[in-house]
Amino acid sequence: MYTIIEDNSPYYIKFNMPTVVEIANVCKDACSRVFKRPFVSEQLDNDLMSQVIDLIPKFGLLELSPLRMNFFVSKPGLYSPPHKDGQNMQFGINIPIEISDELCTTNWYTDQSLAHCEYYDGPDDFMGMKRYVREIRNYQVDSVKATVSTVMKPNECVLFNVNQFHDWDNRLSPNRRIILTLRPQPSSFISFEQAAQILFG
Ligand SMILES: O=C(O)CCC(=O)C(=O)O
Ligand SMILES: [Fe+2]
Repeated sequence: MYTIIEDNSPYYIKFNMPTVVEIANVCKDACSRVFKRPFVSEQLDNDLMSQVIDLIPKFGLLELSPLRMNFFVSKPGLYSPPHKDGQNMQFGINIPIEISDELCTTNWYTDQSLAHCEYYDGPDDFMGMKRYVREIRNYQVDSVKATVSTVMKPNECVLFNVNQFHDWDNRLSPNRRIILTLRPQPSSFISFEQAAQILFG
């Protein structure tokens, strides 16, 4: 049902999901307006949330969180520095919603390659919301070579290792890029490899 396009474990696995076009379609209206900030992370409303969950039969098995289904809207020119997601999050699923070119790269880095950088691990205030971050601060863009890079394409989903440092780079693009990010419940212990097993095993 889910078929692998490209396996670059332990960083990412690109795959086909039969409902990907339908998911992008049901999300279109929610994304049709102009987003002013350079980067917006926006939760789906309840109605859209349940429509999308119905289109992802393994949502429950993967212990994904209905409360952590967010659109990531990146403006043209955005660069977002290396980080890991959450406090101890192991995997995510990213689904293309609006990708208009092949100019936005997603990159992964080893811990070692960033060891000389300033690192912050702890609570952070993001637009009034408390959240836990693991991020490189004062990063000098382009100063470290990525270990693995990829470009998300329309209709291709990504099983994403969010526990490895990663960044994304829309600097060269004249287009905004919107992806839907699904993340496990905070109580989940499912690893990247186990998520792959659930999806493709
Ligand atoms: O936009 C991307 O390709 C990656 C964004 C990101 O950091 C994530 O999905 O955790
Ligand atoms: Fe991330």
